Amino acid sequence: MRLLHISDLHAGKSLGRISRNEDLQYALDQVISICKEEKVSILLIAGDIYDKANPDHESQDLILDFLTRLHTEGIHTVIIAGNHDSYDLIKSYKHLKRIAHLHAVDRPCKNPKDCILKFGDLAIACLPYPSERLITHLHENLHRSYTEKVATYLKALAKEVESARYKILLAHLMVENAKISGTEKQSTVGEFYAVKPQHIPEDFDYVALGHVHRHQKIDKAHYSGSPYQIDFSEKGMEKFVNLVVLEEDIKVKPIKLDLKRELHEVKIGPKDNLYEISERLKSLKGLFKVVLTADMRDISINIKKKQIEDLLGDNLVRFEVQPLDENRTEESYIPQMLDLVSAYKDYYHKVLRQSVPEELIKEFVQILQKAEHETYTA
Ligand SMILES: [Mn+2]
Repeated sequence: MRLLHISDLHAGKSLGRISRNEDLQYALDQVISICKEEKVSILLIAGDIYDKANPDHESQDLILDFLTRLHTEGIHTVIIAGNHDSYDLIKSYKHLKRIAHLHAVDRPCKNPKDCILKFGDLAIACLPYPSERLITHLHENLHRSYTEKVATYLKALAKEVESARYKILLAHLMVENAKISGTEKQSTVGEFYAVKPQHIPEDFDYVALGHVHRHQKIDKAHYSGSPYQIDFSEKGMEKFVNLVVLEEDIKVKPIKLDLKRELHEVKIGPKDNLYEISERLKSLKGLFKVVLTADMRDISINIKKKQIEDLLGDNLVRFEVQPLDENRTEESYIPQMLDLVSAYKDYYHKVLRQSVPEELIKEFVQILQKAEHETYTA
């Protein structure tokens, strides 16, 4: 049997005003071609189908089109909810099983048996994102930690598939030591949520995970990663899907995806020649984040910004200005701000009839620095 493992589609994701659905569409078209070429019979989608709990209509249209195309190719699809998905929205997809080869598992099942799917001699144990609230509700021992509860649940799932010839775990969770890409929801990839690799039962032949957006393998656990670069922290990152061949022994073959638009972060220093940079930018395709390092008193900042905007047009997603020297001392700031500081001193004296304490001046300067920085990076 041949399977394909993908995850973290994040349909409806946008960068600034730019929707990433065309990048996703481009990836999903390749997924369908790969399924046909590699004679895949089951596609596993390990959660985060959508970017938001309430996805817009265009994103739902894109996903339903993809799922029905797979159905007409005779391919079965298994989807589980990720932390970005609404459990109830994924639940509504369960009805489609009656008319299409679609199997949706919306939330961890009270009885692990109900989260097992069987395809001949293959059993797939599904664990949609185990939210803390839900896993606490499922577990009678409230004093156990989150990861202990998940580990217990994984053990119970493994027991349910014991007798199957091939066993697969399909789950949306964080495994300890996984290298994140920086585009995952930060609160859900911390230590608290990290399940230890040894807590994943040995019995599974393949462990298909979603949640972490970087393609990688940790012991037996595989993250396929997202099928396109989600945000700028994934710049330069290659994207893959995993082909899983169940034969006498199990083979896993990562297949690289083409990207519709690469993400680029371009740094421009105060001494860089803007003409040369423009030439370099023209040779790149994709979406851009530009970070301009400049002396904040430099009046040409806005001219440079305009030039870059004109050159990149809608492909410029973010423009940031960084003060020239991040390490400069408070003292070096004071001369530029002297006027505001003395105005403050005057005001203080007028109202309170005494001079400003040194401590207060220091704090005032700090606020000025912060306000200045924020004005330019907003
Ligand atoms: Mn995700």
